[in-house]
Amino acid sequence: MSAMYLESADEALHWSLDELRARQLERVQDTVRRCYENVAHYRQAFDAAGAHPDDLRELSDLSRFPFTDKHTLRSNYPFGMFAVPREDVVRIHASSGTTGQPTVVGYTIEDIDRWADLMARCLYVGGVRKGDVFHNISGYGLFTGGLGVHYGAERLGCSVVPISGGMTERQVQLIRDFAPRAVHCTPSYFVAVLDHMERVGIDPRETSIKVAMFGAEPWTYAMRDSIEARAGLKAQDLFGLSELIGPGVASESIETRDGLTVWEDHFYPEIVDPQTLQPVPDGQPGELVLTSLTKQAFPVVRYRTKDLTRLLPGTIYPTMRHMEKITGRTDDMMIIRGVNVFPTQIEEIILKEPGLGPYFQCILTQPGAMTELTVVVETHHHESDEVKNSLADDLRHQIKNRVGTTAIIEVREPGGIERSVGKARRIVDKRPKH
Ligand code: DLL
Repeated sequence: MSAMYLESADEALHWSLDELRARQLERVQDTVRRCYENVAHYRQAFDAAGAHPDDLRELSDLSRFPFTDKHTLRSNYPFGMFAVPREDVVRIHASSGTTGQPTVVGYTIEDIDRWADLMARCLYVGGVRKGDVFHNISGYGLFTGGLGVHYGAERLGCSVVPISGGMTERQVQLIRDFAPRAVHCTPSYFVAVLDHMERVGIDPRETSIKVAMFGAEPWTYAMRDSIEARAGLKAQDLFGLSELIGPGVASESIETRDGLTVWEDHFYPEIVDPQTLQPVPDGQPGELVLTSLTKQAFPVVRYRTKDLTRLLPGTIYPTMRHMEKITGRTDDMMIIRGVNVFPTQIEEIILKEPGLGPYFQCILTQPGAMTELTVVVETHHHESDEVKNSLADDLRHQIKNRVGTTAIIEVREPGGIERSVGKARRIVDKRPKH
């Protein structure tokens, strides 16, 4: 059996910057070479770009290699991107495929072991401790959030409750019975769990939960403040994507709570301008591009995440850079009368309006030539039409003042917006498809 995770024994956290860069270079060289030698797609793509693994002498040479994206994975469905024989793959995960063919990823036994260590690190840094009862609300199955976090919590030495998502009443019952100190969930579904607690007369602040790891979807500091105030816990951000490993690419510290540390011993981050695709310097916003450094079954070179963020200096572990909380995905950017709008901007404004939220959706329609945005939001309590109209007026003004665009506001009664068990659906696009 593998040893329990101990922060003091986690050497990479204590590497000097020179050591980190040296290891990254070695690992990037190894990854690029293994991709070239074992995956037909990479060999063709590197050859077409005139980039050979021997050309990679410094980390900056990585920018000569072509990007990988969801499309690449789909065209090599299901196992075409594996860099080891299929028999060495002990686990397969896949994206839901609601927007096309699913993307498939694989892990060797060593990959699973390393992922457990990495997730244990994320949970420890986020405030989870050995001996905690850990209530894992994330979906088990093809989604990486359930099993990925589960193995990490076991590695840390928690008593893991693999409840998975849904069955909200049962969630609340088991939280009462098993007294978890820590939970993992999408922030949007955790709000539904809190609602249910309140409905059955439980004050969420009185429960045993002290620490939460939230991720798998964009969420704002306003959402964090609102959940923390309601539930009396500390919530840290956890980021990842199945194409890179699943949860565990970056995570937030309970001590500093100032963005996410990118675990640079396993992933090499770049930020590129989403239009020109040229790398931008640290501190500038753009699209996150990641290269895996230690993965065997499914190594990835320069994967375009579509997630928008910036790289900042590290704080808790100074050699490892931070990434700012994700603003949104490039494909979640709504363009309303020429103004770029992300659901996170709307979330922040809604959560500052007493009486409204946190459930909301952005509905896009196109009655004429232009796209229109309708923000549908709920009141906390049943309200008269007069109160609802005045809340709608306030919200419309705030959106106009702070985002600079005009939105139609529809205020609904509590329960008027669909609840999701996993990732919230923030954008409903009802525009005609061309
Ligand atoms: O969502 C992995 C995960 C599970 C992360 C549990 C954290 C916790 P995918 O389903 O492949 O994997 O979706 C990945 O979700 O590219 C982001 O757009 C978004 N995402 C994930 N974590 C965060 C986060 C999992 N903390 C996609 N903040 C990513 C904002 C996030 N967006």
